[in-house]
Amino acid sequence: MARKFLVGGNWKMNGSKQLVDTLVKALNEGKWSPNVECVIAPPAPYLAAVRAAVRKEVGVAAQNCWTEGKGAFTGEISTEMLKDLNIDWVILGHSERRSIYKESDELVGKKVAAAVKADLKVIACCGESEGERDAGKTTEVVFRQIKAIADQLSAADWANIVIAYEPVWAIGTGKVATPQQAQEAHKEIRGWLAKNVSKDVADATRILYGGSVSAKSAPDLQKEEDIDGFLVGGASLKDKEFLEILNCRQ
Ligand code: G2H
Repeated sequence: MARKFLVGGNWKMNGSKQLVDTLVKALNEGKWSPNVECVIAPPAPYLAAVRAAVRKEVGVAAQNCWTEGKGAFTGEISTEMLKDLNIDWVILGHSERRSIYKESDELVGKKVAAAVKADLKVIACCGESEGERDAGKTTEVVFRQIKAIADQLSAADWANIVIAYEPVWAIGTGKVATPQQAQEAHKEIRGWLAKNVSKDVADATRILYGGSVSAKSAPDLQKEEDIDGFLVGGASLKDKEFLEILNCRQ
């Protein structure tokens, strides 16, 4: 079965009521192929407003969640709360969570398992730093991050997982991986899934590329066989450019 192309917009800690209005209006009025799925991830305070305002075909994602349904976890967001707000998706393991908030591979794995158990779909991120790439450790790092997630999941759970490969050196830097670099990493990830989970899961799981994706770089990146979409940061805050990226695929 063909993997449906997915374009995610990770707003990170950006936005305001005004920006929500602008971006939601652009998506509600904008057009793109029915073969392209769109998911946007506004900051937590805007989730409910975005879900209520944006058209229903657009998925809405949280940028993080905790492992428990409720309790004494000051400042955290529970999977139950996301479901209560009709939020369908959550981004987990983003490199900013891993590096700034010291989220370990194990914690990311537990969060992914909790989210899937709560019936959320997950964009699970992985990616190597520049030093790790230079040291020839790209696959070692990425496989370790994915294994920590796979260890927590059954084969059936993978129907709700999308992987985002986001090399840290390309995030917010304007330094995009070349289509060949991204394709090579995506192919390795799919190979790891085939070997360690199953061939069916490897064939069906979407692998997004993230890291300074723009309207300029998207058309060439989307041509690669194992690139099934994008997780877009900075350019997802620009209404016209995000629509252009959604339209890079027909
Ligand atoms: C990577 C990406 C979105 P940007 O973090 O997840 O952000 O496109 O700004 O590099």
